[in-house]
Amino acid sequence: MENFPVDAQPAAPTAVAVKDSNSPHHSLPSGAGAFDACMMQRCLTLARRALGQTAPNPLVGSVIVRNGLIVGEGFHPGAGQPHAEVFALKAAGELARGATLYVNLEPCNHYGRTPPCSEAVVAAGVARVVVGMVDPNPLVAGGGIERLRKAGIEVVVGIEEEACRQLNEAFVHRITHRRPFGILKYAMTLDGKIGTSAGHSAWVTGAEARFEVQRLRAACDAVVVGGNTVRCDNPKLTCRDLGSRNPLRVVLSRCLDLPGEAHLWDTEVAPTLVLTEVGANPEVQKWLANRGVDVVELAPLTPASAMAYFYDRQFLSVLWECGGTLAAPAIADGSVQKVLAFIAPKIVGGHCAPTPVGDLGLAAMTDALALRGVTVRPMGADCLVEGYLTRSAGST
Ligand code: AOF
Ligand code: ZN
Repeated sequence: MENFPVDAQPAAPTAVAVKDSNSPHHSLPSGAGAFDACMMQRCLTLARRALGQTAPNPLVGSVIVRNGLIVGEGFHPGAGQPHAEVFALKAAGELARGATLYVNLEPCNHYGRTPPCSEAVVAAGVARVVVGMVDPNPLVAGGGIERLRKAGIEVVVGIEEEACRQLNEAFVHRITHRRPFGILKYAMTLDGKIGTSAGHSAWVTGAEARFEVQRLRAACDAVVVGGNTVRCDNPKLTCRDLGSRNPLRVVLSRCLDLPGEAHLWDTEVAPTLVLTEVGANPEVQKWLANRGVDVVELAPLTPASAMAYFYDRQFLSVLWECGGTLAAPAIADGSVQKVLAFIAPKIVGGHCAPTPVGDLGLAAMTDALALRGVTVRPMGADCLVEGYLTRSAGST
């Protein structure tokens, strides 16, 4: 398993010729603007090394360039550890003086778990700072940029901004809405079924799509199902083929009518939490606790109250991998911001075969929840449709 102690940072000082940048998205374009864009993409590549490890903090990478050479790099490994710029400055040492520092999120300007990066950048004598996006954290929100400018540092803001926003979409949502970012994922046949009428569902999609789901889990802090999914599918909900850290596995169950044996009760593999109603079957609660499963009672138990609980646990992103019965209220009460639908080109039919989203109480097709920012991409024999919900079913 990979973890990110300080020694996982790029070697220092790197002094890498810039044309060796390993960004997967950009070959080296020409011109100063294009060079800045290329370096910002490098920041994003570095930041991604800590994907799934930083909650509640953002993914941040930083690069220091002097005379066209990278002289220092770093990324933020996780909450409580130094920020990306601090690692990059440390790697660059004296070479940071007069250099350009790139960072995908505005340097912070506050004393949080760590001291302000703006002060460290000023003290290192950096001449120019290129920022991907302003930090939406109200404790920062432009203050870092202002502090740098006041010190006479040239600051450029908004380079590769869209890519920067996308990488930190969960952080931006969390800090603005005080809730984790909710992602609903499902796999369905071309005729919109997530299983047969008999309830069989292994597998709807092929190996590539299922591997992508494991990557998605590794990037999230929790993965949620309902009791019905545990009873019918007995899922593992791990990232087993990636060898990476597993998210917290969560079961929402009102009645605690759960099977005695289930992969989710094997807490040696990954932690499991059952969220239930206050006072629900104390014997089952005790039995689960004896197996190492955490049980927490919420009043009331709803997707929204679960998200409020996850917020208090500092989570950034929560993956809803539930069936239609739970997906519908999760959408309706605003617990889902993004939808990932894996579609297999096969037809299974069946009037009673389950579908990905239960009743939303919408009578007219004109009331359908339209997604924005939709992308479609092939994935092996299947395809993945991704998009963002703009409103929940109950809102106008
Ligand atoms: C940066 N670079 O690498 C990170 C930043 O509690 P702290 O001290 O870790 O501060 C967390 C806040 O700092 C976080 O919410 C975000 O606003 C900023 N995170 N800033 O310049 C970094 N991780
Ligand atoms: Zn900072």
